[in-house]
Amino acid sequence: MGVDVASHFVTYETVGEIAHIGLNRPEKRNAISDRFVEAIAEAVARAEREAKAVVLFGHGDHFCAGLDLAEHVKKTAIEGVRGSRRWHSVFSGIEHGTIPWFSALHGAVVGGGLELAASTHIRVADETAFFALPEGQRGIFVGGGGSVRVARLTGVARMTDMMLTGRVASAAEAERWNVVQYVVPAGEARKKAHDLAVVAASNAALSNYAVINALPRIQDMAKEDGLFVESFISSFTATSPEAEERLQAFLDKRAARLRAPGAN
Ligand code: 1HE
Repeated sequence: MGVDVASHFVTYETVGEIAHIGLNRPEKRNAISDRFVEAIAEAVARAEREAKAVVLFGHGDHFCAGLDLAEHVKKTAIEGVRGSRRWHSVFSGIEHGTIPWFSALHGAVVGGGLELAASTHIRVADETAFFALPEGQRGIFVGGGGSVRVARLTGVARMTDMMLTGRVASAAEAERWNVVQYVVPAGEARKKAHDLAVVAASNAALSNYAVINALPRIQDMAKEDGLFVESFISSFTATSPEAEERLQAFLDKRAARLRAPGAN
């Protein structure tokens, strides 16, 4: 395991082919300031160069308390817009990069913390995780992509409820609401996220790229346009040398067979 510190705000470790990126401002519950966003941006760029998949987690008792409210109090309208657009750019670098991201969630996953988690591809929550969008209570609005990403995950009605009434969802509710894909016992989210990342990292890189970039775009297309684009991506990936080798490996019985859950 290679360990070093990308910045005061973010830790970066390499575990095999997987980058583990840790939000590291536990004394402020990993609240994200302007400099913190830049530290995340640096870690995203480094992982894109070095890793095949990423595990994103929070140091301390919480994943992330969202926007640094102390810093936000003093902003002008145009500074707020610039800040929001910077979050969009950095989080889009996660969502539409070249490698899959797995977030390991515990404690508070709120406001901008939920927006950050929503930009990752797979969310694993432990039983301590709770989810909220308290922007309405703070007199503000989501600004880190939540109105697009969280609404697409769980639907506008649930997100409206979270924002209007301050409803706080448990990990089990978040799974039912499609906010997270996995729930595990307390303290096990990072390990589960790592195990899933290792599996994904063994896929063809081009398939992973197609999954994370094409699926959300096709969801936003008209049905016929989506089917048209799918055919081209399907053909493009299938004609790569790596696909040929993997298909042949299956036919030669060198590749593992699928098994039903629980079967040996
Ligand atoms: C913070 C922040 C923050 C904590 N900005 N400083 N997010 C929120 O509205 C969530 C606000 N935070 C909380 O509700 C709670 O802090 C937690 C549930 C996350 C954690 O509770 P707890 O009891 O463990 O910690 P605490 O005592 O409330 O906070 C510890 C310290 O962190 C304290 O500072 P201290 O100097 O008094 O020790 C808090 O002030 C500080 N802290 N959260 C700044 N968010 C791009 S748009 C996105 C818009 C949003 O994200 S809005 C939602 C913001």
